[in-house]
Formats: sequence, structure tokens, C-alpha cells
Amino acid sequence: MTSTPAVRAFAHANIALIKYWGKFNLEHNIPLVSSLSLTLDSYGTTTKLLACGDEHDSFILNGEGQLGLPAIKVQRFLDFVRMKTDKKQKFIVESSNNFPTKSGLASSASGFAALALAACTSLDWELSKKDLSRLARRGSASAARSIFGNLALLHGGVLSDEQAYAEEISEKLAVRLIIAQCSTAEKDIASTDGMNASSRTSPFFPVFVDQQPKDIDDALLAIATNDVAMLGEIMEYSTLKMHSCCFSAFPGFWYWNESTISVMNAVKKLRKQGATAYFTMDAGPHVKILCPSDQCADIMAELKGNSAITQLDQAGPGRGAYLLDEPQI
Ligand code: 2P0
Repeated sequence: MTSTPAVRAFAHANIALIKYWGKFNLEHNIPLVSSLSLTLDSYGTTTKLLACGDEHDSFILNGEGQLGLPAIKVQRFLDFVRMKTDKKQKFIVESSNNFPTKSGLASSASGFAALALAACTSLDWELSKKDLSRLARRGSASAARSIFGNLALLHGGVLSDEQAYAEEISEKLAVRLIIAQCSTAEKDIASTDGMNASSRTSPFFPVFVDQQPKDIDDALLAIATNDVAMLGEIMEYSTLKMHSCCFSAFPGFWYWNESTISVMNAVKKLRKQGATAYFTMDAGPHVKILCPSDQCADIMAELKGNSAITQLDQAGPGRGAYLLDEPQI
């Protein structure tokens, strides 16, 4: 057995300001629309890859051995890296998230970004960041964006594998994202299933896809002109269209709960009072609130007493995926 060193990588979660929802190519996991995200500086995943002599990979998440789909997804991903590198090495994969898993807080984004970096490093596959993002995309499309820090654009559409990569947007914004957790439960509809159901059955889905290029362009213009309010307006429009594709699927479904709506209303009220605060929701009930950095403390203080919120966190723009230490034998 060859002895491959243990490797540890860390990747931050990212939150889409303009949402990815729907796939062009299921086999290669190519998104049907481009998306734009903010990488966070707090929530993230640490992944350690330890070479083993077993016949199969093992996947341990937050200290618990995984069977079923999570383990299959990790194994499939490692099979792809082994196929590309012509290696046979199996691994024990130990991952831990410093935030709730499978609740719509982008754990698959940070998880597959960290796994992609650790796997390539373990198998001596040197990739550019662009190619690493293409690889991470195969695990989870949103993971392509977590390879990069700050703001990242993931190209989607009728594209080849080569064309579907993420890149960092050079402009910086003085913004923060407040994360209002609205439940402690895991979500019951995986995002992959939700987007596939929406794209197959929602009459609104083609409109969402048609309007996406304009939403991306408008968001990029808002970023280039440092206009947080404009960016927030487009962000809210994007999330509401994405969720409308869920409501209007057949049968309809939703990721929100009563607390989600309550926090959305609280954000609208804050805006009426003069705050620059805008909401976005992903494949889970939690509400993330975009605001200028200098308004974050006041908005957090206003939300603190809100009984709909189970936990209140905040994050700024974070860095891209990185190795935690030099490989050790
Ligand atoms: C996003 N989401 O842009 C969108 C918005 C959730 C809502 O990307 O099927 O785990 O593994 O590629 O990346 C979550 O979906 O889906 C997601 P797959 P992923 O962040």
C-alpha cells in the first residue's frame, strides 16, 4: 500500500446573492444559470483526508460515520479524482462543520470545496483555482464558489464542463451578512431534489432562467458602483423568484417556516425605519440579511429580541479555500 500523507483543508460557506437553481447537465452537475455569492468569514468546514488500506472510502461527518447518500456522494467524488489522477488510494474522510449541517446554510458548498482541495493535494493533482472550482462543482455546484473568497461568480447555462467554473469578483464591498437561524431542524427536501422538481414542473421556472442574466448584470453593476441598496433589492428579487419556483412546482413545496416570514417582515420594517437591510433565503428556513458594515451592530440589536430567531450570527466577506497545514506523514 502506498502511504499518502494526511491532508487538512478548510473552506468557508458562501451565500448566493443571485441564486443558482436548476441544472443544465445532471451528470456533470452544470448549473443552468449563473450565480453570484458572498463567501463568509465565519461558517466553514474542516476536512481531513487520511489514506487507508480499506477497499472503500469512509466518511465521518461531525464525528458520526455516514452511510447512504452523503457517503455515496463523497465516494463518487473521490472516484472521479482517482480516475483523473490514475490512482487507487482510498481515504478516511473526516469533516466537521462549525455551523448547522443540512439546514440550508450551505454546508455542501464548504464541504465539497474543502474536499476538492484536500483530495487534489493528497493525490498530487495540481490544479489552478479555476480548475479546482470546476472540480468542486461536480460535488456540489455552490462549492465551486467557495474555492474563492469575497464575491464569486459561477458561470452557468448551456455550457461545457470547461466553461462552468467560478471566478472571484475583484471589487470589495463593506458589507456584512447577518444570519438569523429560524429552526434547529435539518431540512426535509434536499436542494438537488428541490431544484430538479422546480425545473421539471414549475411554470415560473423558465422566467427565472430568462431573467437571470439581467439579475447578474444588475448585481455586478451595483457592486461596481458600491450601491448596497441596489444590490440588496436585486438579491431579494432573486430569492423570491427562486422560492416562487418551489411554491409553484407540482406538487408545491417550501423551505420556509413561520419564523422565516416573521423575520422577512422584521427586515421590511427595519427598512421603513431607514436601515439598509435586505433578506435572502436558501434551501432552508433561515434568513440572511445583507447590510452595510456600519449598520450591522444596530440591525443585530434590533433583531436580538425577536422570538422567531433561534440563533443570530454575522459574517463579513471571507477568504477562499485553503490548506490548514503542510502534509504530515
Ligand atoms: C445557491 N442553493 O446558489 C442555491 C440557492 C440553494 C439555494 O446552491 O445539487 O448544494 O449539489 O449542485 O449547490 C444549494 O445547492 O446543489 C444551492 P447541488 P447545492 O447557493
